[in-house]
Amino acid sequence: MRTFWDDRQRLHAPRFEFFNGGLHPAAEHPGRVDAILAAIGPAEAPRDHGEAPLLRVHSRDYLDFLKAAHADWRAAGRSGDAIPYTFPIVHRRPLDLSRIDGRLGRYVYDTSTPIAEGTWTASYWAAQTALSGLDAVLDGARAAFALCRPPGHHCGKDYAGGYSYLSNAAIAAEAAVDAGKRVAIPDIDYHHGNGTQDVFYARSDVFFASIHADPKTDYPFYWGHADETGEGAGEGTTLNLPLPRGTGLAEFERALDQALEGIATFAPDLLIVSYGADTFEGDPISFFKLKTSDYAGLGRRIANAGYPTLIVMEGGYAVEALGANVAGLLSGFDQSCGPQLRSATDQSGDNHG
Ligand code: SP5
Ligand code: ZN
Repeated sequence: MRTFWDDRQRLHAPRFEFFNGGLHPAAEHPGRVDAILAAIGPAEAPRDHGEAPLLRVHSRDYLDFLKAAHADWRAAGRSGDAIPYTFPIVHRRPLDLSRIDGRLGRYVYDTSTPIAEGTWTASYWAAQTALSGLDAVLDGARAAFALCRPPGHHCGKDYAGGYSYLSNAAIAAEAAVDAGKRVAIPDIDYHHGNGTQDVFYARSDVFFASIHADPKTDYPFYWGHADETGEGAGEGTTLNLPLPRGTGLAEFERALDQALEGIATFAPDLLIVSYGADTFEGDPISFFKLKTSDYAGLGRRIANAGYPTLIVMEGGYAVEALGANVAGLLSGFDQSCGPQLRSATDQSGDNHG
């Protein structure tokens, strides 16, 4: 499978995140990609598509904030990475704040998403990696893998959160829509993809289906509940399938089949899969029970749905198993029986294999 990755994505190297009242080593660090590249082999460099496709998803003021935040933090005499600590929960209103401390709380919704010196550059290239993977699929590849890092599915139009700064999957989805495609985004990260959902919540041309830990017990808590189904023209194009802690392969596969049924009804032209390997039993911040040997079957199931597919990397923090978990899903996809593609008009829904 064609794989895309840019070395500049390493430049986001936060040392700590603030969580549960203290500083912890950052779970989302560059060592994750070393593990993945060691397992899957060399990758192609992305093409630079510029900022225009980022602006299809994110606001100008948010991108300007993200570019400048670390320098602003240092200019204010601070050390380390920029982490917010005051949030506009009460009497929210648009304020044009000059102090970086206030701007951080306005644009970053949690304390686990530090802005380091290389965060903008790394995020920019992660988005370009997603866009280049999409190009490969639009050019006729059966599938492509975008090794995006930092991840993207928790951030939205004008906010960062959940280790996410630019919404890689959403940026690729908008580019696919611009190319005339109807897009479905199955999100199989352990955590609900609240940022991606938010971007497309009122949209009828992009279907979002997420399988994740029940937000009653797990991050991001406030989004991803089963009653969130879209709004306005987008009513019915969001599908949330929360699962309890302790979920293993059988229940996860049932949910994946349900997500793929919803997607088949929507009849997309292509899939953009948000793939997090934090569903692994050994993940240090998550509580599902998938084994390394389970991921190939998930890849096969997704391939058998029969759509041209871009796979975008999201989470996964058990570094010692991460390479095998990612290589497993990709090789399962590649080895699936179905080279033939389902067309947008074929809604027979049969699942060969
Ligand atoms: C993309 C993705 O998987 N984001 C997950 C964000 C989860 N953030 C909240 C959990 C913070 C737990 N941090 C514990 C640090 C211990 N090293
Ligand atoms: Zn996750």
